[in-house]
Amino acid sequence: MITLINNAASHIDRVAIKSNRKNYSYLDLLDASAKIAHTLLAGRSDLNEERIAFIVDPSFDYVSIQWAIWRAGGIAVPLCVKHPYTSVKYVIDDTQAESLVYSKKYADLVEPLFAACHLKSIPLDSITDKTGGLPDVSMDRRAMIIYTSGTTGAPKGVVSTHSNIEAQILSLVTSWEWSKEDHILNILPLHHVHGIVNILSCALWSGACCEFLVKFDAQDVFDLFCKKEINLFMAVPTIYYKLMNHWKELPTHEQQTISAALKEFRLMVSGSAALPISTLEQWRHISGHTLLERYGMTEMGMAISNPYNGERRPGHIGQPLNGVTIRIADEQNNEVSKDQSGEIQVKGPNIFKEYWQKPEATKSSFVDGWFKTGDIAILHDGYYRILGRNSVDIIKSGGYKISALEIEEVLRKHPDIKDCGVVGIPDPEWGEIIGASLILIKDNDTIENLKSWLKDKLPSYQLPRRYMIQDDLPRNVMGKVTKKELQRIFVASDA
Ligand code: MLC
Ligand code: AMP
Repeated sequence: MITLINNAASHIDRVAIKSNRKNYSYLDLLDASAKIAHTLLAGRSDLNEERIAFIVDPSFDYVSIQWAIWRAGGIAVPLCVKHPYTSVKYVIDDTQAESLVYSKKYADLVEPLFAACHLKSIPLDSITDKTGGLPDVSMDRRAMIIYTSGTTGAPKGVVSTHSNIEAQILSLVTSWEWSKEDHILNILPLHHVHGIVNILSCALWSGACCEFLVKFDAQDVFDLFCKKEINLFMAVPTIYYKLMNHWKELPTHEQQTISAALKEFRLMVSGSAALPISTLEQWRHISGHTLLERYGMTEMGMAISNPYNGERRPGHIGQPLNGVTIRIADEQNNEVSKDQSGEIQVKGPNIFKEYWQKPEATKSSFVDGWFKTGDIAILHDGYYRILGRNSVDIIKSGGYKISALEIEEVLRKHPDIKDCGVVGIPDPEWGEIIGASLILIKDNDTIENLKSWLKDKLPSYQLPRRYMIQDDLPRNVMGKVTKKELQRIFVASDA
C-alpha cells in the first residue's frame, strides 16, 4: 500500500489542492485518481511498472494523474511543459512509455508522437467513469522517473521507488514540522523533485493544502500572499531575486502590505542552487524571515538542511537531514578529515534505485554504497558549505541543472558552426547564465539565425544568453578546451 495515498483517508474533507481558483478535497483526489487509474488499467489488474507519461499544467489534474498511475501500479513519467517536441520524444523513447495522458493545451505538441512511437493516446477529457479493483502496490515498486542531465551522454532517467519517495518526504515533514494546518504555494515545475516532493508530496502527506499557480509572476505571487491563507513558501534563489526586484518597484504602501503578510509566514525555504548571501539579507529586510537554505538532488531528494529551529547560517547548507548519512571524500573516495574539502557522498533510504536502463551509469555513481553527488563541500563549525562542483560542464541556471555538453552537441549540428564551447557565467539573478563561444565556418548573420534555429531544439531555460565569436577556443597544451579560461574570458568581456 502506498502510504502517501493511504494517508489521504485521514483527511477526506480537508482541502488538498487549490488550483484554477477551485478547492479540491482529499476525497476529490481519491475519486478522480481512481477513475483515471481504471482507464489506465483498461481491464488489467495491474500496470506492473509500465511507464505512463503525462503532460498537463500544474493543477488538480496533474496530481490526480500522478496518483492514478501509482494506484494502478505504474511508473509516473512527468513531462516538462516547456520542452520542445524533440525533448519530449526523447523521454517517451527512452522510457518506452506505454501511454501518454495529456490535456487539450498540449494536444498539438504531442499529436505527432502517436504516429512516431508505439504509444497509446489518453486525452484527459476522454477519461470515463470506469470502476473496478486496484492492485496492492508494494513500497519497493518503481514509482517515478525524472530526467536529469549529467557530464556524459544524453539525459538520464532517475528511478525512485515509493520507499525512496516516502523517505524523502518523511525527512522533510519531520525536520520542518509540517502540519495539516499548512498551506503552501507551488509555482515550481512539476518534473523535478523540488516541486514534486518538497512541496506537493510533503503537503499531501501532512493533510495540508497545496495551491498551484501555473505561471510564475511576481505580482500574482504577492497578491496570493496578501490573502493571508498561504503560510509556507519554497522556491529557487532566482525566484526570491525576482520577487525582491518587483517589491522594490512598488509604492511604499504596497510594500508595507506585502511585508506585513510575509512576516506571518511559518517558513520560507530556498534551494536547488546556491543562495547568495545578498539575496538572503535583502529578503530578510523585506519579509523578516531568514530563508532556510537546504541542499538536494534529483537522485536523493533533500540531504542537508539548515535547522528549522536554531541558527540558519548564511552561505551554508546546514546539517544532514533525519535518516541521511553524509561523508566528505577525496578523489580516491577516502573520507577526508574535518575542515578539509571534498565531494559530498550520501547514504540513506532516500537514495534513488537506478538510472533507467543504464546499469553502468548507476554503478559508477556509487562507491561502497555511497552515492557520489559531484558537489564539493566543506564541513566548518558544524555546518556544511558548498564550494562548487567537480565538473564545469554542469550549469545551474534558474535552479535548472543544464549540461554544457548537451547544448554543444546541438550547436555543432548548425551548418555554420565548426566548433563551440558552452559555459556557465555567474549571474546575480539566474545563478549562472549560459554563454556559448562559437567558431564559425562562415559568418553570415549566424547568431540571429542561430537564435531562431535553436528555438525548437532547446527549452527556453537551456538557450545561451551570451554569445562570443572566437577564432579558436582556449586550450591547454594537450589541446583540450579549458572551460575555466573560457568562463574567465566571458566574465572579463562583461566588465
Ligand atoms: C528564462 N529566461 C532566462 C532563463 N530562463 N534567462 C536567462 N537564463 C535562464 N535560465 C528568460 C526568458 O528568455 C524570458 O526572457 C524570461 O526569462 C521569462 O522566461 P520564462 O520561461 O517565462 O521564465 P520564468 O517562467 O519567469 O522562469 C523563471 C523561473 C524558472 C525561475 C520561474 O526558471 C523556474 O521555474 N525555475 C525552477 C526550476 C526548478 O524547479 N529546479 C529544481 C530542480 S530539482 P524574455 O526576454 O523573453 O522576457 C533540484 C534539486 C533541489 O535542483 O535541490 O531542489
Ligand atoms: P538537480 O540534479 O536538478 O536535482 O540539481 C541538483 C544540484 O543542485 C546539486 O547537485 C547541487 O549542485 C545543486 N544544489 C541544490 N541545492 C543547492 C544549494 N542549496 N546550494 C548549492 N547548490 C545546490
